[in-house]
Amino acid sequence: MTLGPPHSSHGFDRRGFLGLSGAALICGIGGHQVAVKTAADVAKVDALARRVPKPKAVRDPVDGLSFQTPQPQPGGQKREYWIQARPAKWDVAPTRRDEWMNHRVAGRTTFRALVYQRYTAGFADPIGPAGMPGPTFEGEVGDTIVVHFRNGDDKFDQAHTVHPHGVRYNPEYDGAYLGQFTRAGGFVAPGEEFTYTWECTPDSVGVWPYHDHGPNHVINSFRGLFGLVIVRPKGARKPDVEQALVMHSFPPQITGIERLIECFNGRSFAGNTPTVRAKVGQDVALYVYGGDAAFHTFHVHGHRWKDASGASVDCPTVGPDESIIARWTEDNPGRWLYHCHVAPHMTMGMAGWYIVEP
Ligand SMILES: [Cu+2]
Repeated sequence: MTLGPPHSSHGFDRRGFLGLSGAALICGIGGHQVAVKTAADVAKVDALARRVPKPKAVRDPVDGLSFQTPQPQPGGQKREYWIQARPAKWDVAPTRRDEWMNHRVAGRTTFRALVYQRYTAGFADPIGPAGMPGPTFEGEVGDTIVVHFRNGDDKFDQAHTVHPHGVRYNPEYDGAYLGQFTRAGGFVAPGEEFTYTWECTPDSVGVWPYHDHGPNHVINSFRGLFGLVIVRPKGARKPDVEQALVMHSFPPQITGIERLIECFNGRSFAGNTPTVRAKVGQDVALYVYGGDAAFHTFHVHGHRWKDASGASVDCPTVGPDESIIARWTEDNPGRWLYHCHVAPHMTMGMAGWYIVEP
């Protein structure tokens, strides 16, 4: 990929995909391998994904093992969620402005995405507008997180799943398509449901991604099927301000929009991306993860925090599906930027406001 001016259509090499330099993404799907260079190639992958049969064969003894559904530890709770994967018309820049550089965002900003939408118990009613990331699953050590998942994808019409990081699960609840070795939770066909149960163990403490891991998971995670899992120590106090910030992008092959769209939480450019607000003295936690195939660096103006080793940082690297927590006690009022410091990502929309009141 050549690094042209941010809004030059010549600056993006259309042979590339997902930020891979000059290379096409190769998708293995339904017994075929497809080099994804264009939107037509994505449509071909979608057509193949619709025809992937529901797996049923058990091959090796390990695939025939049966597993118990885990229960909460004594004193722990069962934390239940109902979520549905569904198509959504998605606008990456509803204000049509970049408030940072004070200019209009040119061209089309909408496309057909996939989202995880939260529902009340039994899928009775949707809760709030669907977003990116999807609903955050929260638990404490000793709890189980139980996710009732329905595939409501009547647009792309293919199998989806929910695959978590960080928590403990047995193969029944991996939520991963494994070809002929797939278990029920790794292939939830349109209109079907599956309930996942995951354990919050002491080594689960932290912030983690979850995402689609069905037969066409790379494309469909890029369309918006991702979210966060937060596990806290038992009885831990919640920060005063918490904000999930997913660093990711929508390539032209998926949106049909000429330029690469760089995002926090499915939105592009300050004023569209989340505006995070805090007050001096508050305990602030930003939960950041890399949701695409690129390496990002997460920078917040005017602030430093400790990484896992205890070192002070203000611009750590966040790789694909890597997660970090940026947490501090606020002491610096004013208007600040947060952004990816990889220049083409930043100039193409991966930036937002952090506003601190005295
Ligand atoms: Cu970046």
